[in-house]
Amino acid sequence: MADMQELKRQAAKAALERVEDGMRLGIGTGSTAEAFIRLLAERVEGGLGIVGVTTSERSEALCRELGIPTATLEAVPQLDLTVDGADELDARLRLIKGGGGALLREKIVAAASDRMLVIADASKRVETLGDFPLPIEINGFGLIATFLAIQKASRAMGLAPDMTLRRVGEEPFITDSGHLILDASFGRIEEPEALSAALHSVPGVVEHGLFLGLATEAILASQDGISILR
Ligand code: ABF
Repeated sequence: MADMQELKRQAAKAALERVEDGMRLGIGTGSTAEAFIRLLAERVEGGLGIVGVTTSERSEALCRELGIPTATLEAVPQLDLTVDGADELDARLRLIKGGGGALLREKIVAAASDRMLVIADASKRVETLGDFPLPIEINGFGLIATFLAIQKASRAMGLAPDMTLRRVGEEPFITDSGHLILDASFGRIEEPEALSAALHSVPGVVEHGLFLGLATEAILASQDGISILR
C-alpha cells in the first residue's frame, strides 16, 4: 500500500508528462511540489530545457541545489504552465492554498500562467471548501484592526471564523514578502467567490488562499491510481 508521500510522488510524476521542452514553468511550494521539483531535476539533467519561476524562497533554493534553471517573474512575466499543490480542492477546481505560507507568490505566479495544474493526493478533494483553515495574508500594520475588520466582513456573510495568527514557536510566522498570516477556520465555505470579494474589501488583507478560476486541471493520486479533474 502506497504511503502519502508516494501518492504525492505519483501525482508529481504524472504532472511531468505535461511539461514540454522550452516551457516557462511556474514551480509551486509544499511537499508535493517538492516531489515534482526532484523529478523535474532528473529530466533537466537528461536535457529538458525549461525555465522555472518559483513561488517561494524554499522552492527556489531546492531548484538551485538540483540544477533547475530559474528566473524571476520580472524577467519572465508570462508563463506556460504552473504546477503546484493545494490544501483543498472542490469539483469546480476551486482551491484553498497557503498552508505552506506561500499563497501570495503562488497566486501571482498562477495568475501569470496560461494553465495551472494542481497535484495532490486524493484526500485533498472535498465536497465543500473550508475544513482546512483559510490562510489570509495581512500587512503587519494595524493587525488587530484588520483582524476585527475580517470578523465584521465575515459576520455580514453569516460566517463566524475562528482566527489565529500563525506562529513559529513564540514568534509570528513571516511570509517571503514580509507579511503575517491569519488562519481562519470557516468550517464550510458555501460561497467562495463572495467570501473572496469580502476579504479583498478589507484594506489590510494582502491576499487570501482561495484560488478561484485559476486551476485548469488537477492530478489526484490515490491507492486506486491517478484521476484527473478538469
Ligand atoms: C502549497 O503547499 C500550498 O499552497 C499548500 O498550502 C501546500 C500543499 O502542501 P503539500 O503539497 O505539502 O500537501 O502548494
